[in-house]
Amino acid sequence: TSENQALVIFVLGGPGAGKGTQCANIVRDYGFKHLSAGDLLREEQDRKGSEFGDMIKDYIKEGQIVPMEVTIQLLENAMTSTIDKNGNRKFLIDGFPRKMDQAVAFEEKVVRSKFTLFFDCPEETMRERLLDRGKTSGRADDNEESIKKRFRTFVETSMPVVEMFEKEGRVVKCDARKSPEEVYQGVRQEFEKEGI
Ligand code: UP5
Ligand code: MG
Repeated sequence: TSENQALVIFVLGGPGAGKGTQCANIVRDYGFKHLSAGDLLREEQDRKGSEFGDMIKDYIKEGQIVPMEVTIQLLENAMTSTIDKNGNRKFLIDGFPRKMDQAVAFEEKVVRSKFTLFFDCPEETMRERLLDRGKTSGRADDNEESIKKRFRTFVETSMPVVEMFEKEGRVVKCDARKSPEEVYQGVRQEFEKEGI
């Protein structure tokens, strides 16, 4: 398939670490296409006639990881249509993979990532950001109850993926505690080191 010649960078970090915010900067300056797994799942949830809508809704509210077949299919479709539409083969895959099975399946069946950009942020900071965003975001999971569950899933299920990539020397870490501009400076420095 055409995706396997793509350049893929996974973007990971806890809920509210700033993945989406930094991806927007990277898209502007480096010409990547941004694919947020969470955004794709929310779109699918709202799509009329989707057989997965109710299931996705429950998983997101509970902070659980949607079965990988659904998410991988959405990502593959988005990659293929981007390549077909404008030939762009550089992708930031945001918020994925966040479970071991997804990581293995995607890298085996779709494409091996170049590295994972990891936004490191303390829980308290992420919590404040999410509660603040929750005042206006309308996201079903930006509330105390769901945030707790998202944090638990992040620690128990998603961090092992980051640790696996780290053992392979394929993680680039950025300190995500500072202002968005300062965090982005760190991203730029790391990209330079990686030859991006
Ligand atoms: N903000 C950002 N950076 C800041 C900074 N440096 N200083 C101060 N404020 C900052 O930012 C969050 C908020 O903080 C915003 O208000 C922003 O302005 C501010 P954002 O950039 O949106 O952070 P991000 O890390 O993208 O947070 P998000 O809430 O999107 O992270 P999640 O990982 O929780 O959400 P996602 O959409 O990826 O996933 C949602 C759910 O989908 C998951 O919980 C799961 O149920 C499901 N899912 C799957 O099942 N499978 C998948 O593969 C992916 C998702
Ligand atoms: Mg996001």
